[in-house]
Amino acid sequence: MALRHDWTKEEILEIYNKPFMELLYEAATIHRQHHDPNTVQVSTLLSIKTGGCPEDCGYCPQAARYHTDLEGNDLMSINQVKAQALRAKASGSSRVCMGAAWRNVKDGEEFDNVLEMVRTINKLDMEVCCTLGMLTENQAQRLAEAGLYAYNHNLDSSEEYYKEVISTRGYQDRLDTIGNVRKTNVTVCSGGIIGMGESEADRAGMLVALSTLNPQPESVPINALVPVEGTPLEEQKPVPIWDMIRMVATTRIVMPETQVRLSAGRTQMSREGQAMCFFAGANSIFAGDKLLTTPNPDVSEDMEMFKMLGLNPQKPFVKKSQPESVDAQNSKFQAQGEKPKWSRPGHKIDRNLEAQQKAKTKA
Ligand code: SAM
Ligand code: DTB
Ligand code: SF4
Repeated sequence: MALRHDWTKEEILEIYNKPFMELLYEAATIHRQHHDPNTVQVSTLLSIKTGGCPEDCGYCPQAARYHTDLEGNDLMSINQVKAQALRAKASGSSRVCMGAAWRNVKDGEEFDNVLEMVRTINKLDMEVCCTLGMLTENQAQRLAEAGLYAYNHNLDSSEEYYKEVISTRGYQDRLDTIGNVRKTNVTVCSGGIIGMGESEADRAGMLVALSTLNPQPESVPINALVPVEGTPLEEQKPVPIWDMIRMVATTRIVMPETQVRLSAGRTQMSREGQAMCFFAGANSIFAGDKLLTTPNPDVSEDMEMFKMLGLNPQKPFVKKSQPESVDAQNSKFQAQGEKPKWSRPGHKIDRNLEAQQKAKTKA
């Protein structure tokens, strides 16, 4: 089925508010038509330049103007980045995502070093993602030439609510950077945060903005706000897990091919809650005990969860964790002189047919 780029806020709100079981069933069905439901992509975040940011994003501990306990750092060395990337690879991660607390990228020595970091990680046979703030078309092109796989630049909320949270740049600035990345062969990673006091209509508005991009982002992170003391959003109540599941499911339905990332906020989620998010279509996480500056579950805990759920980490450079299509599998059986075994939707074996075949072999 062709992807839709004309979702309206009303349609998305209707999906978001469906009876829970209907929503889960619909999202899970779409998920397994487009992806392998047992594969989850694993990324590791690395804050290569921490704190001291001139922007005023109300959620962010790295904004210089808020008094948080954060210890800032200048740009990491290329060797430090390489060592961290090797650690991430050894722990099963297929992608390193380097974050810098910058408003925008400035040409010069620091950017040259970032380009070298991208080349270095690429040589380790890992995907590289960067999130460095606003980019010009030329800077996006230089990142592409260095071998960048993805660029993360979140819309964060609806256009209307964005203004309530950030005043130092506008929604259009964000869209322009995404547009500049799109002009290259770097994939786009863009999503947002829930739990900042926004309404359901704002959540739907953000999904309208993302799903009407053509092409849709290859990856959409859904973050639950991590309230940090000293930021304007420090008092926000934790996001109910039900909202997270609904948001993931709705994202999956309106962007069927996209990798939906269960991002910040997992330390507050039970395994059962995360399992429901995976069932609803999340197929990517950030692993490692730190996100950029805030805590995240231990890798060993996540691996235990994967084992319990029978999930496998995705290998690097797989465009999409897509199952062999039901039709392709059936033609294989037919070529071997057998009847089609699989039925739509999902991948259910026809038990009757299996029994008949066993009886035939016995006879
Ligand atoms: N400075 C760059 C920028 O803003 O694009 C890159 C780094 S910035 C920290 C990347 C993203 O992290 C933000 O767009 C936001 O979605 C997310 N983020 C930051 N602080 C967060 C928090 N406290 N809780 C959840 N997500 C957060
Ligand atoms: C995204 O959407 N979430 C990640 C990544 N993209 C860069 C960052 C989450 C940051 C959470 C707050 C922190 O650790 O500083
Ligand atoms: Fe700076 Fe990015 Fe944090 Fe905003 S989200 S304050 S731009 S580091």
